[in-house]
Amino acid sequence: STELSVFETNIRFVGGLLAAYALSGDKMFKEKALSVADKLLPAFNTPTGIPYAMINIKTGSTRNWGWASGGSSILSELGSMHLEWDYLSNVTGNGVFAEKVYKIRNFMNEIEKPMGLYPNYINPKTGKWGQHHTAIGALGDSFYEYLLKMWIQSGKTDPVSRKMYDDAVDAIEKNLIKTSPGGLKYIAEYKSGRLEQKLDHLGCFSGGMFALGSQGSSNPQKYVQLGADIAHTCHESYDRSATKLGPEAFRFDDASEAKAVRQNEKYYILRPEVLETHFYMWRFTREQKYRDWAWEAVQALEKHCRTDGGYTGIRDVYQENPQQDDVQQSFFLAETLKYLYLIFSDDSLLPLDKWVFNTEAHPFPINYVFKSNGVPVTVPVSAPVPVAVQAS
Ligand code: DMJ
Repeated sequence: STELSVFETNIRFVGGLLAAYALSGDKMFKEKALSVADKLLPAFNTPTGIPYAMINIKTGSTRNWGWASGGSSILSELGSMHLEWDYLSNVTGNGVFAEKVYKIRNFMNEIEKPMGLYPNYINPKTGKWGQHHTAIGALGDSFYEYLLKMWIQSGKTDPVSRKMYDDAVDAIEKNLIKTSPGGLKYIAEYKSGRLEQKLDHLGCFSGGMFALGSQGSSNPQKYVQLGADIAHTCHESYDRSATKLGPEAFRFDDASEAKAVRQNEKYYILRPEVLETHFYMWRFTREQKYRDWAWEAVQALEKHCRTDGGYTGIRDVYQENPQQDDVQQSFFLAETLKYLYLIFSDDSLLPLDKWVFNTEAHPFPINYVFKSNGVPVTVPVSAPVPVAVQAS
């Protein structure tokens, strides 16, 4: 009778089960993914098709977070269902899941965007934006990631998601990308008419996204460079701390750059985003520095986060001997360690032209079936051929 987050349940459980199915071909995983996703369906019964954030899986009652502007749903949450649900429809032959995510995608495509930007809050009943707050970090992040990855998942054949991604990145470039006096590139946040000079650790994933999106863009070199610039800034946020691990958020104010200023932004909870970007940058550039930076992080994790029972977050990255928080987040295994492993593996392990990672780093096969222009499929055109991964 407990409430679940629709987004977290999808990216971690449905995504994990579907990736296990894709890698093993064991139907049990597909059936479990289906039964979990099925429980989330009532959250999508809204006039716009935009889901509520939470669902009580016993009663089916749904609601949004009390703190989210005017009863809104959250951009990153409503926008991080597509890879999983489209694939689920295709492997089960049940089109209802694809139908739901294409409805969201089409709604978000058609709605008017202030300055071309997507605010983080939208009301699922009225379809109106809540507070005009735009960020590539918390509350926005994986919405942008999934626009690009929908296109990749379609075997680069779906023009709608590619255009949505390109337009969103254009608006971000015009309005939010800044360079600090010290020469660090970052993506500021837009909050009700003003810019906040802050980048979340979460937003550091975008370096990898820009590099991944370079393929198929009008200017591949420019986007690999943008990826490199964000990777550099995010590495600086690690390098400028005593522990060599990065804070939850860092700012670019007169006094300091790429450093957390507020006490409640100084923690590190085993997050993967900086290593995720180093992984993509390594794959796209082969520059040794990305492996070196990843190795520095491994050593810091071993020094500050390893305990007898597992790995833990720390409360202040600027302390020589930081206090530990005694929590091992599940994304440490799903993402942080996976991206590290991949950085030091051969490219033939999960090659990027055959696999696309969901936002929890669960790999999905690419181009398993062609869907034209966002028209939902109701029957599977062909079952995917499960691929066994060869460890290098
Ligand atoms: C993960 O659950 C996912 O990457 C999500 O998109 C946001 N961040 C956490 C890990 O930091």
